[in-house]
Order: sequence, then structure tokens, then C-alpha cells
Amino acid sequence: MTRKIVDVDVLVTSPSRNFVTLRITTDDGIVGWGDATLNGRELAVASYLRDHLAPALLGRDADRIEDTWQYFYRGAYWRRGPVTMAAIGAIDLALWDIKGKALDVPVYQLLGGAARDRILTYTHATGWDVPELLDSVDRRREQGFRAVRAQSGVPGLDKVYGVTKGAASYEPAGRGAGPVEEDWDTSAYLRHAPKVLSAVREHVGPDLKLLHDVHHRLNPTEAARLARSLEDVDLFWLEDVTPAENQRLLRTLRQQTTIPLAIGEVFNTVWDCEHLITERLIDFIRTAVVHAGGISHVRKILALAEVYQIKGAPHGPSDVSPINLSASLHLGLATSNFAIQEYMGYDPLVSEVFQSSFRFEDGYLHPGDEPGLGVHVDEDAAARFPYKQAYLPIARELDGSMKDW
Ligand code: GCO
Ligand code: MG
Repeated sequence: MTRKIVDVDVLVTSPSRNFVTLRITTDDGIVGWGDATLNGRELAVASYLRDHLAPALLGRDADRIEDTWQYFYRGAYWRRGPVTMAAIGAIDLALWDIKGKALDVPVYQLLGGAARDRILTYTHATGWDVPELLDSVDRRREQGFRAVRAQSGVPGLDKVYGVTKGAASYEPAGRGAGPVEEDWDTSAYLRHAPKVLSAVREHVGPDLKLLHDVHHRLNPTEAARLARSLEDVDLFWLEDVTPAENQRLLRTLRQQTTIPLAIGEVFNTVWDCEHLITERLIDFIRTAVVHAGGISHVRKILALAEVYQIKGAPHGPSDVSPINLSASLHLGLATSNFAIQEYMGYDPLVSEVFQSSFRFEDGYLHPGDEPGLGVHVDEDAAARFPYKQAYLPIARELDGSMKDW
């Protein structure tokens, strides 16, 4: 028996920020949803899905998830990269959603069942200066979080990654005709960050898990200097210390510090992270489920990581939709080497479009037990929020030259 795909559509909606959502419908009336959001490049994925993949999906058997993944991955001569892999990822999520609904089970049951009771989660705290950051960390603890990523401003810099002045939550993508420009000064950052993170540790005591994201800004020597100066802070991880391209150079850093490293949110396939994993240059692999080809592919990345005692900690910013978050939670619940899920929460408008069954309690998340991925999409609500052009920022050194953002 086959379950034929009869309709494929792509919704682009902007309830406070842009999301790209894929809808696949089968001949027996099942609707599956996938997230295809790539922050600041939304329309490229929408077009890749609509113009190139959707026509080839029509008529295919929705039950053949792995075969469909291979069809679009191996069937594309021009393969890999964030646009292609997010599009394949969206199809993959929608097909897992369909299979769960067809069999009336949550997706985690299809992946082998729960390997843990709940998933530890971390969120973001942000403050321009230390008192503001400590306030933000306290608010996160009051909400129940047991793990918090701490980012602060840097003296002398006007706009810094991960920090807002005054606004309630941080959203890097700016709406408008071009990217916002941030500035960067490595020396100032290296002087300032250890003091800030030590102040946070002193304030919260030993139990709270603390994380920090360098966002690809340092070379390996600078990264080693930072890592060594942070050893007493007892970080859960230091994230993206160097640009993701420079993988072999991380050995220098590993030889000089035991601080745990997390990398991978910009990777899209197992081949992008294979060296980091097999040489054990990292402790946590961060590929987002949708950006790396969906559940079918990220579970292979996690299986390779398991062999090297590396844990999964997928990227989960508010710029991927609740469908991706839900998929990550189903995968996380069923995967033994899954460490933690990033969870920033969403603007209240987002829940007008996406109603999700996942629940947050006491610092942990659970995907819930609704069939499939457990996310309902309200298409009328989605239509009320049309796409708005948005860009991620760029960063420049003080002399005006370009820096990795
Ligand atoms: C994180 C990330 C994000 C990215 C953002 C880009 O660790 O959550 O670094 O803040 O910058 O997702 O769209
Ligand atoms: Mg990051």
C-alpha cells in the first residue's frame, strides 16, 4: 500500500519574525508540517522548495522517508549547503509528522521510544553591563531554567552580538533594506569577557550551568587565551570560538585547555562535522535539525558522535519555528547522547500561528504525546502576517574591515 503525496505548499509568514513552513498532504488526507526557516535567507529556501523540489514530490510515497531523503540529497548534483539542506530538512520533518499521524504515535516512538524522561534546556540571558546581565540571569532562574547562556556588551562597542539595549529579548535579524552593522574589538572583548563571566559565576553559585557563545570571532590562539582565562568559571560550554571553517586549527586550542567546546550550528551535513567528531575536537555538536537535513540526517550525525563520546545539543534559536523545536525534542527524547536543547521561547504572536504540544517544566522540555510532531499550524493566522525583508547583521573591526559575524 502506498500513501501518495498529492499536494505540497510553502507558507511564508512573519508573526514578529519570518518563518518558512512546508505543508505536505497525502491522498488519505493526512497533513504533515515541516520548518524551512533560514534566518535572513528565507525566500531562497522557499523558492528551492516550491520551484525545484515540490514538483518532484507530487505522487511519491509519503511513507518512504529515507528513500525520499536520499532521492533529494543524492539526486541533486549541486548538493549540500544551508539552502538545499534546510529544504530537504523541511520535507523530512513533514514526512515524519505524516508517519506519526498515520500510525497515531508521537515521532519519538518511531525513533525507538524515550531514552530519557525529559530534556534539559538552556536559554539566553543578556545584559549590556554586569548588573543588567545578572538581573537577566536571575529572571531566567526564576522561570525555572537550570542552564543559561550569558552574553554582555563590550566597553567601547556600540552594538554587540547577543545583546540588546533595553528590549525584552534578543533577535539578531533586523527588518529593513540591508544588514545592520555591528562593530568588534577582539582585545576589548578578551579583557572584558572573563570578568563578566566570573561575576556571573560568583553571583549564581556552583549549580547553574553557564554557557557562552563567542560567535566565530577569534583565531585559535585568542580562543586558547580566552578558554584558559575561563577555566575557573566552570562553563558548561564555550561555543563557536573560531570561524567554523577552520576546523583543523582547533587542535591548538584543545592542547591548551579542557574547557568543553560546542560547535556546529552553521553545519549542514555529517561531512561538515566529520573531522571535528572523529578527531574529537569538540564536546558538543550543534547542528540544527532542519538546517542539517532533518531528523533522518541529524540522527546519523548523533550516531557518529556517540562513538566518540560527543553529545548532541542542537541549535534552537527563536529563528527556527516551533516545528523545528518540536522535531529536535522528539529526536532528543529518543537519543541517548543528547545533552541539552537551546530554547529561547517565542514572541506571543508566534503561538497564533503555531500551536505546539511541547511543554516546559522545571528547566526541562518534553515534546508531548500528540501524534506526529505535535504542532498545529493555523493557516488563516499565518496569512495575517506577510513576509517582511530581514537581514542578519554584519560585523566590522574598528578600522572598518569585515569580521565574521
Ligand atoms: C545561537 C546562535 C544564534 C544565531 C542565530 C542566527 O547560539 O543561538 O548563535 O543566536 O546567531 O540563530 O540566525
Ligand atoms: Mg550560537
